[in-house]
Amino acid sequence: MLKIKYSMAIFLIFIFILTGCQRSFNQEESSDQVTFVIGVSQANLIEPWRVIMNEEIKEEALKHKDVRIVVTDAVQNSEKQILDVEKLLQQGIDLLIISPNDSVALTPIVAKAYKKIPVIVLDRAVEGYDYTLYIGPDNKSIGREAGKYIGELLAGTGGNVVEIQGPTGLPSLQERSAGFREIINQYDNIKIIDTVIADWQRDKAEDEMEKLLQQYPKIDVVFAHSDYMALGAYKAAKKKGINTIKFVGIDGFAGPNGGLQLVEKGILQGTFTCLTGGREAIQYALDILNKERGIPKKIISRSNKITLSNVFQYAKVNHEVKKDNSNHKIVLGFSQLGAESDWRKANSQSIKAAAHAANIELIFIEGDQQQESQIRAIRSFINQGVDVIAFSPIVESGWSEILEEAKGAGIPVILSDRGIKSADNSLYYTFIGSDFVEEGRRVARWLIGKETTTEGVNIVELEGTADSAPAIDRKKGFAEIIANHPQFKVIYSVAGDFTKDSGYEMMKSALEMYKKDIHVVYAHNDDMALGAIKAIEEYGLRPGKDILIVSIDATEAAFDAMLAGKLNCTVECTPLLGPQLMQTVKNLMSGRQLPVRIITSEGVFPAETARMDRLNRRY
Ligand code: GYE
Repeated sequence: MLKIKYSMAIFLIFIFILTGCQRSFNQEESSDQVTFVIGVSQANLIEPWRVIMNEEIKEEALKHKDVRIVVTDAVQNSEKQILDVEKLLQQGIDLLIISPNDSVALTPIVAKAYKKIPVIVLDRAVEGYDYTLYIGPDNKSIGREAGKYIGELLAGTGGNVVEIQGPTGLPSLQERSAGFREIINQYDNIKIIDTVIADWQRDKAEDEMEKLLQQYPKIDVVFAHSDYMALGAYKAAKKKGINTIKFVGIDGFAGPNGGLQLVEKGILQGTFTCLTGGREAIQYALDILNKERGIPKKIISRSNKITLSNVFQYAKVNHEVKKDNSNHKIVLGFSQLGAESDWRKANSQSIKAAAHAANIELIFIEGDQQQESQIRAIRSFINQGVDVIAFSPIVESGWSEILEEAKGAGIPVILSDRGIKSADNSLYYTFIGSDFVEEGRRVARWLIGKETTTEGVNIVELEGTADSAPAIDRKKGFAEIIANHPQFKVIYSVAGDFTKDSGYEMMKSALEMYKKDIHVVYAHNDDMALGAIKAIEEYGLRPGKDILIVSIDATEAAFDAMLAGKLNCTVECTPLLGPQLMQTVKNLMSGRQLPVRIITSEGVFPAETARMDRLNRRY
C-alpha cells in the first residue's frame, strides 16, 4: 500500500508560502492525494539549459496527479545548494533530484541524502557511487562530433575557427573542448584562432563576437558550446553585414529560438542535441518510488547531429508521441552468445522471464560461443521481420555487415551485456550492460586494500574470451589502478573463455610454471575462478589462503566458495538485465529517444560479509 501524504503536502505548501524562496508545482486542485513528494535541487537558473531542465521536470511531473515537486535554486552557490538539500530532507521529501553546482562540494550531502531516500543526479556527476541513478550527456563525444562536422565543413578549403565557451573551469565544458580539439588538431589547414568565454549568455557572446570581428579579418566557423551563445555571435556578425561565417552550436532545443528552429532558419549550420535528462528523471523517479526492478545506475544520453537535412524529421519524431497500438504484440529477437557460465544462464532466464512479464513475444536463439552462429541468428530475425533485435555480442569486432543489414531493413538493434567496437554509432540504438572497466578497477582496489605488504605480489590473471568486451575492459580497469602500486605484478596473463574448464586448465599451466610463487589469482569471472580453485587444490595448495582469489560476477556458486573459505572476493556484475531490456524495447517502440548507454548497478562482496550479503542475492 502506498502511503498517502495529503497532510504533509498541505504543510509543505504552507511552508513554501511562508518562506517564499521555493516553489512547489501543484497539479490541478490541491485536493488531490499526494503520494510522492520529489525535491529538485537545481544548481542555477541562469543557464537556459537548466531552465529547460526544470520545465521538463515540471511538465513530466504534471502527468502524475499524485506527485508534487518542490524546486530550489542554488544560484551557482554550492553552500546554498547544501542547505537547500538539508531543508528538502527535513521537509520529508520521498526522492531527491539534484543537478550539482560542483561535483566535489556536493558529494557528501548527496551521500547523506542517499542514506535516507533515493537520489537521482543529473548532468554533473558526484564522486563515487552514493546515489541511485545518474543521467547525463557524454560531453567529450559531443565535442568530438562537433569537431568532425566542422572538419567536414572546412575540409576542402581549410579555415579559421573560433570557440565560444561557457564559464571557465566547468568539467563538462573542458570535456567538450578537449573532444573538439582532439579532432580539429588532426587537420593541418583548420586553425582554432581564438577561444572566448561567454558564460552561456547570448548577449555576452554577441559582445565577445564583436571584439573578435574587429580583431580577425577572417573567421570561417564559430563553434559555440550552446545554441544560445551561437545565436548571440550570429547577431554580432549580422550587425556588421557579414554573412560568410557558419555557426555551430550545442543543445538542439525545440521552441522559439531553440537550436532546432535556428537550424531550420539557416542561422545555425548545425547543432548537437544535449538532453537535459529532466523528463527521464521524473520517469525514473516514479519507477524507483514504485519499486520497479531493473533501475540502471547510469544513463548516458544520446546526442544527435542536427542539420538542415534532418531537422524537420527530427522535430517530428521527437515531438509527436506515437499512438500506442495496443493490439500489436511487440516481437523481440534475442541472440544469446552461449551458456558458458552461471552468469549467462541467469542472464538468459532473466530475459525470458522479463519478456513474459512485459507481454513481449520473444524469439530466443541460444548460441554456442561462435560469432557465426550469432550472425546467422540475427539474419533470421531480419528475415522474420521482428520489431526489435537484441543480442549479446561474443566479441567486440566484426559486426558491421550484419548490423548494416538490420539497419537497411529498418529494424532497431539493442546491445545487451557486451559492447562492440564500431566507428558508426548509428548501427545500434543503445547498449545496456555493466561498466566492465569499473569492475576491473574494483577488483584492484579491493586487492590493494587487502594485500598491504610492500613486498612483491605476484598475480595470475585469468582472462575471459579474447576480443570480448568484458575481457578487454576488466583487464584495462585492473591495470589502470595497479599501475600506481608497483609491488603488484601480473606475472602471467592468459585468455580463456569464461568456462570453469578453461579456468582449470589455465591455472594448471600457471602452477606448473610458477609453482609456489603465485600470490593472487584474478579471474575475469567466477566460473574460471572455480576452475582455478580446483587446480590449486589438486596441486596441494589452499585456495583462499595460500593464494588469494578474486573474481567477477557474484554468482551463487561464488558465494558458496567464499563461505567455504576458498574465494576471497567477488565483484558484482549483474546478469539480471531482462527488466531493463524489456523497458527499453517498450520505450523504443513508443517512439521515445533512447540513451546511448544504460549502465547497470552493482556492488563488491568480500568473503568477510558473504554470509549476510548472500541473503539478498537473486542469482
Ligand atoms: O561476466 C561471464 C560471462 O559478458 C558480463 O560473460 C558477461 C560475462 C560474465 O560468461 O561470466
